[in-house]
Amino acid sequence: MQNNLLNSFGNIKAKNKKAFAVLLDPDGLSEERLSELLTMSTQSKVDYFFVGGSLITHYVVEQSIRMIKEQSNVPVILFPGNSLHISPLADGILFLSLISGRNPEFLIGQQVVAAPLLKASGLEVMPTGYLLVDGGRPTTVSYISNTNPIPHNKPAIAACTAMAGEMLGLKLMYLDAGSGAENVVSSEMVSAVRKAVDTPLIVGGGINSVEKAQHLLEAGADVIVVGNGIEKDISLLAEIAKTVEAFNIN
Ligand code: 1GP
Repeated sequence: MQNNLLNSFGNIKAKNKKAFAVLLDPDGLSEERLSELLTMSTQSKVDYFFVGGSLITHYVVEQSIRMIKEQSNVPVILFPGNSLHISPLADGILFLSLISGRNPEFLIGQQVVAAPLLKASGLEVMPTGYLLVDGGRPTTVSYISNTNPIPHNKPAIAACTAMAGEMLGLKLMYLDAGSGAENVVSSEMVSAVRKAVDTPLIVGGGINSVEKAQHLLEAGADVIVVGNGIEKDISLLAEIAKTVEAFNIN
């Protein structure tokens, strides 16, 4: 299996660059809105599309990926809520293990069910430690996964969790305050995790302003993920893309 996407994340970190991922949740997006977002993202520098969500209530994942592929060359990476959210039309998948939680179903159970399908799919599988962090309100992820998030003010717990994940062989870490979080992951936590592991670090949840994006990038996020913020205010896409680009020029 090729490791193009994983290598691209590794290069971003190795070269001290930053990347911007736009999260498209097929469940909450109309075709018109998706098309508008895709047009905007061809005018700005978007590095990845993450596609997924904790709960998908319509059969729209494949349809959404087809639309993305017709209108854009940006790689499409699945960000699945469970083993049902798999489509071979994407380029790769964040093969998540919810290592902040203590529910075996999301640590290894769903992954066992998904493994044979993934093997046959041709998708690039990226082993990813997923750390859910308290973002100030209950999230769909914590409800569905029946796990507690890491307390917002406990960077050491996040750092040790990521460290253990890296020792177990996970190749990416994703620190997530959850979709629509009131509070983004703290700069202290991002920086503690950054120091604790050598894997590329993805950070998301509640990023709805350039300032928040900037703080997380300064704290050590290699990739920032924005979903809700852009769905609410589409102009944020270009603004955040510019912020990420400014880091890369400097
Ligand atoms: C959620 O990290 C993602 O899992 C993105 O969150 O929708 O709040 O941007 P937002």
